[in-house]
Order: sequence, then C-alpha cells, then structure tokens
Amino acid sequence: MEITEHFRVHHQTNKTPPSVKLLHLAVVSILAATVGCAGETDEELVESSFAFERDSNILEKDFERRLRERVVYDEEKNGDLSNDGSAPTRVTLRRGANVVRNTFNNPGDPDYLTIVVPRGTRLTDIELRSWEADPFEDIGFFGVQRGEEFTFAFPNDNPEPASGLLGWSHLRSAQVDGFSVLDEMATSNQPPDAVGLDEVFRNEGNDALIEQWAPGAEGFADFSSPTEYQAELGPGTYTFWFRQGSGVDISVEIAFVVQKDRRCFLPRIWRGHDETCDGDLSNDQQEPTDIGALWRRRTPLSATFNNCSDREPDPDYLTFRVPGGRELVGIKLRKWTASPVWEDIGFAGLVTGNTFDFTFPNEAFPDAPATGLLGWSHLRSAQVDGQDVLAEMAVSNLDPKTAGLDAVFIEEGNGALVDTWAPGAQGFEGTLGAGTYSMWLRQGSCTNISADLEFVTGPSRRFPGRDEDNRNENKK
Ligand SMILES: [Ca+2]
Ligand SMILES: [Ca+2]
Ligand SMILES: [Ca+2]
Ligand SMILES: [Ca+2]
Repeated sequence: MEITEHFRVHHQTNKTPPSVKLLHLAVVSILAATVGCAGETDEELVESSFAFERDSNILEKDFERRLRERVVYDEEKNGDLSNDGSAPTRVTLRRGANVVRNTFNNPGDPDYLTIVVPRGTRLTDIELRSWEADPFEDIGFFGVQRGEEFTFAFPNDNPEPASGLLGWSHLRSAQVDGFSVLDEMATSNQPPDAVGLDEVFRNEGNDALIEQWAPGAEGFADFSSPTEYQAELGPGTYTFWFRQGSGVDISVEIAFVVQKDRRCFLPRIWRGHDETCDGDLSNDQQEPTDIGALWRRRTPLSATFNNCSDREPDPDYLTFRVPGGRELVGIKLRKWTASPVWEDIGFAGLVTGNTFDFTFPNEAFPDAPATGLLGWSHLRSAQVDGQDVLAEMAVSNLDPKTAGLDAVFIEEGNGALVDTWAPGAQGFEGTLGAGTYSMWLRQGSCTNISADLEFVTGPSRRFPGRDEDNRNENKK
C-alpha cells in the first residue's frame, strides 16, 4: 500500500524482524549492564542505556502481539455486547492481542464496549482482522471516549460534530490487514490531509472519506516531530461504540494490542522519576514533588505538562537535591513529544529551595519579568541532543546576544527566541553546587508536552576528593 512518508516511518518501525531485534537487545543489554563500570564516559553510559530502552520497547510490541493472543469477547459465546452506552460491556485487557468478535447494526444492535488498560501497560494498536456483511456494506463508525460510559450520540448539535469524542474512525473492509484503526483514531482531531490519511483513503478507493471527516475530536497521537507520531493510550478506562448506519449486520473481528510499559519495570537508578509509573508531579508550587537526591551520574525525569483552560491544567513542580561533593553539570533534554498536535515550546524555570515562589505574569517586576528565578530556558525539541538546558539557564540573566545564544537559536530555526528573552533572572556560573533546588515545567496551551530530561552530576570542583556516592540517600 502506498502511504505517505509520515505514516511509512511509523509503520516501518514496527516491522524490523524480531531476530534482528533480539540480537540488538542482547548487545544493548550488555552495554546497559556496564552502567557504573570504569572506562566509559558518562555520555557513553547514558547513550547505551537509552538505546536499551528504545530498542527493547520495539521488541516488546511484536512479541506481545505474536505470542500472547486470546479472544476476550465473542458474541457467539458471550452474548451481545451492550446496547446501552451508560452500561457498556466491560473487559479488562491483558498483554498481547485481545480479540473481540461482534456483529452490529442500526438501530437494533449498537455495541458498546468498555476496555480497561491496566497499570504498567499501554494500548499500542487496534487491528481490524475481518469484515463480513450480507448484503455487502462497507462502512461503520467506531468512536472512543474516556471513562466507563459512552455519552456521545448522533446528531451532535455542536458546530464541531465530533466534539466529545477522544477519537474515531470509519470502520471499513480496507482496514483488514491495512491501515491501523488506532492510528486513525489518534489523529482524528486533524483533517485527513494534515496527517497523510487523504492518501490512504484514495489508495483504498475511499476518497469520499476525505469529505466525511468532521472536526472536534480530542485526538491522542504523540508527535515526536511535525511528521512522526505514535498512537497509544495509557493505563485507564475507555469506552468504544460500534455503529452502523443501516439495518445490515456487520460482523468484525478486532484486536486490541496491549504492551507492557517496560519503563516502569526498570530500576529507579535508570528511570528516575517517570510520571507514567510514579504519578504526576505536583501542581502545587508551594509543595513540589520531592524526587530526592540526584544519583551519582545521571537522574532521568519524564513528565507531561500542559496549561489547559478547558480542563484541569497540569503544571509540574519538582524539588531535587544536589548532594554534598557533587555538582549539577548538565540538564539534558532526551526526548520531546507533543499530543494531540505537534507543538515545540515549553518553559523550565529553576529556583533555590523547596518551594517555587514565582508565577506568570510577574506583576511586581513588569520590566524584568524573570526576577525571582535562578535561571530558565525555553524547552524545545532542538535541545534534544543539542544545547544543554542547564547551560542556557546559567546565562539566562544575559540577553541572548551577550550570552552567545543568538547564534544557537538562529541555527535551530528558532530566531524568535532572541526576542522572547526576558530579563531579571539571577544566572549562575555554569554548574550548581550542593543544595536544594525546585523546578517548574510549564506549557502555554492544552497541548500535552512530554519531556524526558536528565540531570547529570559530576564530582564537585569546589571540594575535590569528596566525590560521595549518594546511592544510599536514594534508597527509600
Ligand atoms: Ca452486537
Ligand atoms: Ca449490542
Ligand atoms: Ca504532569
Ligand atoms: Ca502536575
């Protein structure tokens, strides 16, 4: 099937032969197992453990799908899926492919299904495996909402007719062994041509679907660049509606693929604080989440944040400690994703102490709005393997030209950052010594920014020879 580059990238990722992945996993496992050994730089150790995480995740998906498959609901054996959106049939999914077989029509047999994606797992695909209709009919509707009920119905009076849906797809026979249903649902907040689906529809001979797109769905694709995304739903409860427009019975077999979220099984020294496994970082600037003393070399942090006005916003405040004998020498951005649309700007602010006494707008200092901050940086994808976040924070008291950052911003294609600099921050000399610091991760809109950061420490130059191991301090 001819598909756009955007989707090709995503799908090819999942098609590496398992044997190749196994071999690679073995190699990166050995590399990763050397964490803490002499002879490797911090940078090499960090790279090897990130490679381990990335590659074993790809491995997991193919194996889970092939090795663990079970029918979780078959209407012939288990009875009709509920006709009532307020009391759907409920199934808890397990790792692997969870197969559902059902028949639906309109108006007599809508099917409502609630799935529970357990903690420590993610729903990573929905595959349509078979499609039967007699007489042949080739269109159905498949919608999803968060929670245990399905409240959405046609017609929707909202000018954006898909409002209220997390995502939706037009089910059709071409999806059998074809395009991922989950991918379509994840990007249903955007017109088909914005996400390359127009080409998919055309190649199927289903051009009419381009016109039948309706705005309003929330969408849930995680974009790692303007053109690459992953469609996934995390742990939680979701309800689906199988609907057909005519009296014809449509029978389908559909598989919900669930994968272990292996990050949560990594030792704390590798995963640090990961919101997916360890919970949301505090929304309260007076009581940031205390992630404790930083580890000896690197401490990862994975957080998702937004500043949404239509629902509960998610700012993230955290406190960390640089232990005696160590210095914070870098804050690296390792991964940047945005959902449900690509967005490329966030904010990271730093203060000393265990509260974050700074807010926007900073009314007391209109001419120097960064007053009160030790340092700050505009988080952005270009910092992934690029400019160090801590290094930017250190010189945030200086305008970008004086700090030498203007060239960096322009080279990244982020020239606008030169003009969005704000004076008032304290700044510091490159590294931060032993002490307690708090950080604010902020985003300006409803888009969820997910950032994997990494705090890197080194021996203190202030007290040479006192390179204390803080592993005991991290045992909680
Ligand atoms: Ca049914
Ligand atoms: Ca039913
Ligand atoms: Ca968060
Ligand atoms: Ca939060």
